[in-house]
Amino acid sequence: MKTFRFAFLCVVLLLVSFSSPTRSAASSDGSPLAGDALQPPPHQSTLAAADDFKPSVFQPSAFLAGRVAVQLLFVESDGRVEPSTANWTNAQVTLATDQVTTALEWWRTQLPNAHVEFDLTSRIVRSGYEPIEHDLSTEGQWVGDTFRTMGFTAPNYFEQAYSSDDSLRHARHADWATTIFIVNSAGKADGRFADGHFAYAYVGGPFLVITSDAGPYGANQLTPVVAHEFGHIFGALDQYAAAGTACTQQSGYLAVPSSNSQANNCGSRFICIMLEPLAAYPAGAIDASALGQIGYRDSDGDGTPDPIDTKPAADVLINQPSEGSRPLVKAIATDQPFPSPAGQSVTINTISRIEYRADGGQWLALPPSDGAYNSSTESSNATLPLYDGQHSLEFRAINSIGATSPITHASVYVSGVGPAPAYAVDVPALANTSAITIALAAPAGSMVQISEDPFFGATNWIAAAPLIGWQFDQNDGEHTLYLRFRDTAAIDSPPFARALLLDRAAPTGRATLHEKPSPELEIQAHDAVSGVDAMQIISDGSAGAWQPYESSLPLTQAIATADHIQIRLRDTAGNVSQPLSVASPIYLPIVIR
Ligand SMILES: [Ca+2]
Ligand SMILES: [Ca+2]
Ligand SMILES: [Ca+2]
Ligand SMILES: [Ca+2]
Ligand SMILES: [Zn+2]
Repeated sequence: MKTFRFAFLCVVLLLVSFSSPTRSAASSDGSPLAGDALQPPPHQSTLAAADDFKPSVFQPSAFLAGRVAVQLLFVESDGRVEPSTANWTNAQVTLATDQVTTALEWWRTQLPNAHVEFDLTSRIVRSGYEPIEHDLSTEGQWVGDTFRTMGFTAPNYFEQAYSSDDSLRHARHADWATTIFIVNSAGKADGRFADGHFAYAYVGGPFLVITSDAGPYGANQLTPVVAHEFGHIFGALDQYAAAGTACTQQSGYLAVPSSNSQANNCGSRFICIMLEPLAAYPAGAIDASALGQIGYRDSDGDGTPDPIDTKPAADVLINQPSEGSRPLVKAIATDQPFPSPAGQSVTINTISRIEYRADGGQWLALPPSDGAYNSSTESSNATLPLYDGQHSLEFRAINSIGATSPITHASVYVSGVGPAPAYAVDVPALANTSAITIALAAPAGSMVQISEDPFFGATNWIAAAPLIGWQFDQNDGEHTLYLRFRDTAAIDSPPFARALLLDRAAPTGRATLHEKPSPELEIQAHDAVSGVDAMQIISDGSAGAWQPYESSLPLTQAIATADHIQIRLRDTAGNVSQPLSVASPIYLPIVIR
């Protein structure tokens, strides 16, 4: 085993602090580094009660799932404070960026159920310092200076890093964010910082650092090293013996013990990126304990990892309306985090909608108070469009993984509004043009709104005629049209939701004549939206009858002896393809024996 295998430094940040962290001495001879953990004092203000369970600024990378913004910072010394001894070349930047991209893709591939999506941005940022000339103990100078260049001016470089990550997270619409510093080690024969370090990360974020040569690994071997360090960023601990990680030491959002640590004979030696990156990287190996530490554990086996296996809860307040008025509802839904034994429980799932239904009818979404269902807490203040009578109501919330809250039941009595008018809506279920006709029934003088927006934003009221044209301006596929009526007394109906499949594209395909094993016409056809329904054979310009689509057709004498055979394909929505000429892989004419 090569001695440099465990040589990269993995700094364990146990507690977040804005005070200066204390550090133990670090080795510079490439031997394993024990006791190199930061030991910062605990800081005070991060556990303030959050009522929406969003990750805080101090949780840049709590578990690896969802959308992750990663910024790659190439620090460029500009000589302002210290002499510049290295300057980035395009080739260096490209080489490192490509390898980081590959390392991130490696993680994404290992976590198929975590819906991981990386958003990598890369930039060169100036610093007055020359980072490679520094020890870990003075990293704050160049890290802080780099963040200042980027506009983050907090007095402490960790605070700058958290602030930068949080800003990146918001700018890139991500669930998490982290920073990877690449430090130019081109001028150093050993590819290391002054004190021997060449790669390290803070467990749980906010950043990791790697030299452009990754010390003994070399500039072409960044990928496995970045993959290892990236594991730390999301909570995984070292497993190699020299790290001294106790078997019982818990880490990550799920507080999973380090059961594959080699330090204390924990009993297993699974190949793992946190143990031996060079071997584990090509094998795609991450052991269950490291997976658990980054949050990839599925306790109930339903295919959704624990931290994103969440459910919403809904609180509903409904008033009993006075005579002549309708009930008002105030509903608040909050996605409930998978509890973290380690600290602040958070969720990255959002509330997709709060719904109600009256008297066992159709579920209808309530309008979101802030205009969009897009965060882990949403509310609605709405008038329920009910007519006279006793109504039993049900409310529920649904989150972004499709999980539903328990149903809240309520009952209201409405009087003095009037009976429900006789409204009816007929929308075709399938259409092959963007212009469709909707049939309506409504008492004279009624108005109607028609929209693909369930909340009718900016939708005009028009007179409710028996037939009304509607024009789709969007893509083929499934659409839902929403309609609601307003009577002559300005009382609105509940929305009517109608599903429609829009398919404006004809099938595609090709047809081939085969002589063997028996003479036949093979028809390959595809239609993405409504499906291939029928086909028609055209022999020497003479079109046959439409017949049900089949993938093969025995040859008739008429087809086999025709000079020019074509087929047309039709989908369920009625779209007809152009005639497709039949090709023969053998020769023409085929003789029917
Ligand atoms: Ca420079
Ligand atoms: Ca699960
Ligand atoms: Ca919202
Ligand atoms: Ca089609
Ligand atoms: Zn490590």
